[in-house]
Amino acid sequence: MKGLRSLVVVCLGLAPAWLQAQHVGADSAAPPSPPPLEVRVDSSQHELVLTAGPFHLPVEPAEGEQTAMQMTMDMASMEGIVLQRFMWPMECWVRGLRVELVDRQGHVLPRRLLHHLIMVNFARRQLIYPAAERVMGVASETDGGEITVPKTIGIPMHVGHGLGVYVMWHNPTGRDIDGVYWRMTVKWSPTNLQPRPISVLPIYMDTNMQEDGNNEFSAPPGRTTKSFEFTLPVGGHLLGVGGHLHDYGSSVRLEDAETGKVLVTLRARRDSTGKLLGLERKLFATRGEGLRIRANHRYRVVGEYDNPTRDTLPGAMAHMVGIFAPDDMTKWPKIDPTNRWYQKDLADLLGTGKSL
Ligand SMILES: [Cu+2]
Repeated sequence: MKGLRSLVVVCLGLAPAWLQAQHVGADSAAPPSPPPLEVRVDSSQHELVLTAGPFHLPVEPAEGEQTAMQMTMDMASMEGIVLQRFMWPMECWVRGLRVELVDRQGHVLPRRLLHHLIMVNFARRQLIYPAAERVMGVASETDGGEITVPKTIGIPMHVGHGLGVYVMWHNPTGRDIDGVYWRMTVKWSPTNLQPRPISVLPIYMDTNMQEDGNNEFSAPPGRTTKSFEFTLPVGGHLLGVGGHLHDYGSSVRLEDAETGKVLVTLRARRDSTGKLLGLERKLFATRGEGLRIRANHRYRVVGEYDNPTRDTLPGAMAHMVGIFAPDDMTKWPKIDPTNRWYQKDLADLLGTGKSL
């Protein structure tokens, strides 16, 4: 316990009002019950430590042994999200997180067992999509399993915000693994921090997001380009960007769709066979400056794959995520509970199926 002031705030089994208020269909199947989640606030270190487990990671068939049909079935079964819910415990700005995998004894396990881990905030929606805000996440290619922004920047979080964390595992080891825990350390800044941090919200820009929540595509041998155009209801500054690709992904970029100018490109680090080792992240500014993004102006996010094999890669993804400082926070779009996209996302997250 490091002798620090700490407090277990929330445990499993909580059914807070913010969830009961959401109507997700009376005839829905019961969601799988997640393993216990412990939430601990460390006020002296300004950290929130979440620990969940134990998880059982079933073996995945090795690449090459899978038929296209099996792959499709695996993808579908991976969509059975296990969401751990908790209530945000204090007023603060979030400025980063670090994720580790550990076993029952607390020994660190290889992070490649994690495809991705994402924290979702049910109290806000995304800027582009009507779905709930994804606050932050790490994927297997996230260097050090850690994302941090300078103290001058933060995502505003409030007491009572309904939060959740979900994980997609990836177990290519050839055997089942038992007793896996994820530990997420969220770094936060207190409300009395001076100078006051600039408030940013996450912006998620996917090259292939569909209303049903599916953003995967196939990457056949050679080059594949996926792109998506959008406008935003509020202008602001993009202060930093990261992204997500799978094996054979080569880059993801943001363009001004009206002028064709490339605003930022993130390149993948790959091994000699095209497997993904990492993806660049860029921080443009630690203050209010950064990449100017205009309201009602067309932008385009573009993902590139370069598959050197003779096989089509199923289930590819390409997206960019950024931290965005809106000119006017009040113009951030509000959650519309009647929106079908929003409802489908919520039902998927809560594991209540697709019957709406
Ligand atoms: Cu992915």
